[in-house]
Amino acid sequence: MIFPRIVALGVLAVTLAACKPAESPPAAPISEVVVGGLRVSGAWVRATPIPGVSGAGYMRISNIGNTADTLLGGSTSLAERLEIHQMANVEGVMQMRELPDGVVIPAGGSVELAPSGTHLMLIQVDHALRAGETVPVVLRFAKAGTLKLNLPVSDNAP
Ligand SMILES: [Cu+2]
Repeated sequence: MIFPRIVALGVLAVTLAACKPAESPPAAPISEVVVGGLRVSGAWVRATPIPGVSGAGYMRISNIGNTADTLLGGSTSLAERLEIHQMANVEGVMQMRELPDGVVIPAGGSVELAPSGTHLMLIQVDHALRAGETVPVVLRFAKAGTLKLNLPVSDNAP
């Protein structure tokens, strides 16, 4: 079986959908994963004060392939649903809206999911997310397919 290239750099533990369930997670912490021409790095979820509120996830997705791909959506077992949101300044007031068509990652380009910008919204997390734990997230891409990530929870951008 061919494994996607995984680069061990930091604190993000990553498992790939392509791996057999019996695979044990990599021993070394991982901050970057490459799958289907996409490189995901620097992913994290902001800690939430209480259950029931919404959490936000951030990461950089780089497309090192020759064709554009699209982040269509995803899910997490720790929240009711996962949406792709965008912050926008509407007459001086920052507002969020869902991007139902997802986010295009152009060939050779990258998309930054970051505070004050596009982000993953974890609607109604089932418990308060505390720094140090991880959030299992499944991301769905039009071309690269499904990617499973364990996003570290942090109070601030790592
Ligand atoms: Cu949002």
